[in-house]
Amino acid sequence: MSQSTATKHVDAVVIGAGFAGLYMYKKLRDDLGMTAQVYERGDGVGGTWYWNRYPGARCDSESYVYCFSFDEDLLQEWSWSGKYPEQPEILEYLNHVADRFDLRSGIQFNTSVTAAHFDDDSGMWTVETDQGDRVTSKYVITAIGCISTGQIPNIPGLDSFEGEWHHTGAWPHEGVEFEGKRVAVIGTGSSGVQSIPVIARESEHLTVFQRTPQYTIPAQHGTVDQAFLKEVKANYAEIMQQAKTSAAGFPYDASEVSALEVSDEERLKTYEELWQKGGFHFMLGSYSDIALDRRANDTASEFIRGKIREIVDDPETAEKLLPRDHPFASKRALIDTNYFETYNRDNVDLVDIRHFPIEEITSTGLRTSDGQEYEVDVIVFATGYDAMTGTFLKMDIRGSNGAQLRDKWSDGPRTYLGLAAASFPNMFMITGPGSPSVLSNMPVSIEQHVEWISDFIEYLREHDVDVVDAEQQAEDEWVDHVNEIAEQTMYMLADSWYLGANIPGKPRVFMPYAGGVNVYRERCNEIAAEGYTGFTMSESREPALTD
Ligand code: NA7
Repeated sequence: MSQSTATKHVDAVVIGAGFAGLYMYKKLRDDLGMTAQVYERGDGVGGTWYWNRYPGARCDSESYVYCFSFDEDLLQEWSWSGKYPEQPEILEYLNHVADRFDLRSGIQFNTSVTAAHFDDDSGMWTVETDQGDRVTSKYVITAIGCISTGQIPNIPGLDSFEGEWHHTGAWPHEGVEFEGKRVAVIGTGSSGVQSIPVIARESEHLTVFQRTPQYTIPAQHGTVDQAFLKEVKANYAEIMQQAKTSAAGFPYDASEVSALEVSDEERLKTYEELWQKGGFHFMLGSYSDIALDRRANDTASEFIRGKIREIVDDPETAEKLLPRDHPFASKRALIDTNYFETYNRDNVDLVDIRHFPIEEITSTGLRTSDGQEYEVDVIVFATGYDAMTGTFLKMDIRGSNGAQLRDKWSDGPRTYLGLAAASFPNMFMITGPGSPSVLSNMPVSIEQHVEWISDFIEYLREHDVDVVDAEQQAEDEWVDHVNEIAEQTMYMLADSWYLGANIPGKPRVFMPYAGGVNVYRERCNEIAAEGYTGFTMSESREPALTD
């Protein structure tokens, strides 16, 4: 950390201006009357939706529930056009929120936080940015997103490639011209599965490099049904309340029926109906045990494999696309539009890089380990993220007595509720590791965290607490609980980014909380009602700075 003196003091620094940062800032400023500085890496608001501008980028939550619920007027005045919100529309929505609540004045754009150090004597953080800012604050609140540090695999030769290449999460704002071009897409996660059908239509030729075949469910996307939207608006508060008390943050209850209790005919009928309904309904609405019981899961996995065989004309290509090495929904469930159909196009080829990995990127394309060369003009890396911890660990975060977050998390993230970490006083994380976060409809989880943190800060103020820290024991117990729940699920059976398995050398630890948004919310509420058990609270050793 530089030695220059701080130029500014605020009550709170908020890192990031996506859904989480915008609402956090609003809460701090409007409800708590605090001063806050938001730092944002991009030159606009939106977070994930600012960066992910690749063709086909869309949210897998239906639009009417992929939004803030804190303001009834906002709910009523905003009308989504897509059944699933597309990236430009979500970005427009977040810009609308920023303008409507006059949030931009609190945000410094084009600025990344590089370091945050806590001083035990003053009970203050000093935060530094890549723009030379140095600011002290009582609180640091991370609103950095769970999937915000992109991963480009370390394949030799990328520097020598003479064409264009892009990562889906850092897509050029002016777009990429695919017409007449030969394109390679590496990766078949959400970003690959969404972009591949669009790039196939726009380009001369597309080669997809697939490491792991995926289960993906059709979105059955379309425009919003206006009659449905009218009904939603008439009952919005109730719908949002239902989402908040559900397991995954959606306003419908998950099935309570076991896949093993019903006849084969009935099961197939249910799967077929939900396939036609589309999206997460297939996973959440079918059977209660497909995420928990391998035999139950096999019925869903086999149904999807059957669909792939049915959709894909060429049996050899279909065979390559069949996911067999992991159960359905053990990796992030994917939602697509015309994904498998795309492989019936004459201008699309599929290359299996599980068995023949890409060995080198040459000046003109890619070479796989079986000696095949693929000449391309554009390479799209849909290769994912150093999820949940990557963005934290890029910053030099030091807590009490100089404790480094990088050291603390060297064997995987450790938090209390995904909201706080022992020895990092007065630091809160919005949807941090150990919270439901990526296993839920994100705005629902974000709102819950922002509101819980705000209430806690208010409580601390009322009780004259300067310094609050998670207790080590509470954190240890929470981490054990997160692991115990994960062990009961299918999630442990895949090499997924939930487990850090996509990043070479990253500890294999299941990072989100799989116990459900409803259960988690109740636990957080109980903790608050008990006077915030699991936290130590103290006055600082020196009088705290005031504005
Ligand atoms: P994902 O879901 O992490 O997908 C990344 C894809 O890239 C996946 O198919 C990976 O294969 C593949 N990949 C990653 N590294 C490599 C290397 N080194 N070589 C070849 N292939 C590789 O990222 P997305 O951006 O699609 O989605 C991120 C989240 O955004 C998503 O889950 C939603 O929450 C929204 P693998 O499966 O690891 O074998």
